[in-house]
Amino acid sequence: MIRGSDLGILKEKLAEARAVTVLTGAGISADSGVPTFRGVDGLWRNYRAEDLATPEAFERDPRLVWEWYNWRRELLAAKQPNSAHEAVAELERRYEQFWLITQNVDGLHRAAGSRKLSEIHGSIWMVRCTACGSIEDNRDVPIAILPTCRDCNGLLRPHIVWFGESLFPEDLTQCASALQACDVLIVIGTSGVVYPAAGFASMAKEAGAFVAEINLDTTPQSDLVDLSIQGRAKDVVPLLLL
Ligand code: BV8
Ligand code: ZN
Repeated sequence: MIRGSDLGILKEKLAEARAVTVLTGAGISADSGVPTFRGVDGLWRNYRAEDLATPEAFERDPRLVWEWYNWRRELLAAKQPNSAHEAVAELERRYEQFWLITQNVDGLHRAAGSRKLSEIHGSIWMVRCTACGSIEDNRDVPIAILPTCRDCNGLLRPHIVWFGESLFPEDLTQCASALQACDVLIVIGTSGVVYPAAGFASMAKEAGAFVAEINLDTTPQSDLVDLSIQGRAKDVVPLLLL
């Protein structure tokens, strides 16, 4: 439930803040009809993300992995940003010092107008050649399976960070400075189980930020944050702008 007093405290902190950082997960896109990873609708043909979003799975069966990503691309192509994505884009416009860190690969933050962001797990709308490394936008729905590089004909993979793969160094640098610099960190719609993102709330806390979490449930970070607001992102996040 949304306790008015909790919202009031967060709005006060935002009013005093110079620098704001937002961290989002699949929960912010749930209200756009996008299945979350660990929710009841997070399965595909009874596979879990951890089974398919790995370099080993791609090595073993690139066709199966591309079929999963194609299924998600087809599903996402029809989805629109919701009022929570739009409110986050508005927060970017209000704060000189603002950064968005998203774990989502769905592109909905960009579609809502966010520009100061790190898509730390990559983007489902970008592909990378496994042979020459070229990285390109690719919005084909459906995408040809198996897609090949137009430069060298090598096998393309999703430009996404899989389990067991390191995040892109430039993103890690950007996240570290955004977490160090912020007066307020707002964590929206993430279960807080996937590292290194799951450690970002405590990094900001150690650097002196006021940390608030907006989620339907409690998470492993709920005890650590200063404020935990339970509610749907599309209902709560726009209230921060009033
Ligand atoms: C790495 C791309 C270095 C795929 C993804 C330390 C300790 C333990 C394990 C590790 C560790 N360090 C590394 C690991 C291994 C691993 C990891 O953390 N495993 C977990 C499962 C234990 N991490 C990695 O491999 C990372 N790499 O650390 O590199 C390294 C290198 C080699 C060896 C070791 C270390 C890479 C992680 C990136 C993996 N890629 N995505 C794809 O998307 O196709 S992760 C995947 O999970 C998605 O990106 C997703 O964003 C992410 C997190 O999930 P959430 O976004 O939180 O979504 P979820 O469904 O879980 O939760 C939704 C939440 O929303 C819920 O809380 C729900 O209550 C809430 N909600 C729902 N509806 C709403 C809502 N809230 C508000 N409103 C609503 N309406
Ligand atoms: Zn190539």
